[in-house]
Amino acid sequence: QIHMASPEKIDSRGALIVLEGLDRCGKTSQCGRLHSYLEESGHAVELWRFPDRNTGVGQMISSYLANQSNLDDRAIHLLFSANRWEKRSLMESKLRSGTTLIVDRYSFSGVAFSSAKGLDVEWCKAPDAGLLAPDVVIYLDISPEKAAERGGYGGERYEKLEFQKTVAQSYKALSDSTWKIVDATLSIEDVEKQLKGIVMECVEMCQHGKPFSQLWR
Ligand code: Z5A
Repeated sequence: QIHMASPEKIDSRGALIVLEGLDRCGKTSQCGRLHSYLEESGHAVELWRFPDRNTGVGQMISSYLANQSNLDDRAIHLLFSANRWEKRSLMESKLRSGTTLIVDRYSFSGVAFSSAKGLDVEWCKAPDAGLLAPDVVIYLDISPEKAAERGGYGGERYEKLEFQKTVAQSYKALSDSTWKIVDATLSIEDVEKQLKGIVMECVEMCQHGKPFSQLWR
């Protein structure tokens, strides 16, 4: 009798999908559309965003962004990172239970915005090393000038054209060949169509047991 080695069991899981981009690039609109689309097609899905302003750490971040408090650049960077770490185990259990997470901003925002202030990129990455790596990063690509035309900026700390130009450069330096770069100047519907294709492919790979990996390890 021949005994075949049984292949390692691979579990189906939800996908970790991250949208990144400059302020006003359309992330929030597209995250909402993707969430509805997946839900309507019968997938377990949740919409997350960072910063998560509902936690204690998130409230400190929120008051900093609203210019109601001042913090050292490194201190606020570490708070943004802590805000992701405090959600890490919930994130993993959701994904393991089959729920796909559509996430509006993640560690790449952390590095892009802090390094745009002049902090060293490797220093910025270090506290996020070991968080779950996204299964796909979708970058909604728009020039800072075009983004600023969209209803103008609000009053938050980073919503200024000159700073957004530097952030755009930081994102470029950070992106790699695995990122899906989508032209965010197309109509909302055309952007949505492209995103659905990218997302469905990723969801299927995770249903087939794509292994987890860690960020920057
Ligand atoms: N930050 C950080 O420093 N470190 C970190 O670790 C993290 C974040 C996680 C949080 O902002 C700030 O924190 C952010 C980065 C920093 N600062 N900035 N800048 P937030 O998450 O609260 O806000 P935001 O991410 O910048 O989102 P937003 O202003 O809501 O923009 P959006 O989500 O990208 O866009 P939108 O609301 O979907 O759309 C903006 C407008 O454009 C709206 O009127 C739409 O109807 C319109 N729109 C959208 N798509 C289109 C298209 N395709 N055509 C035409 N018009 C469109």
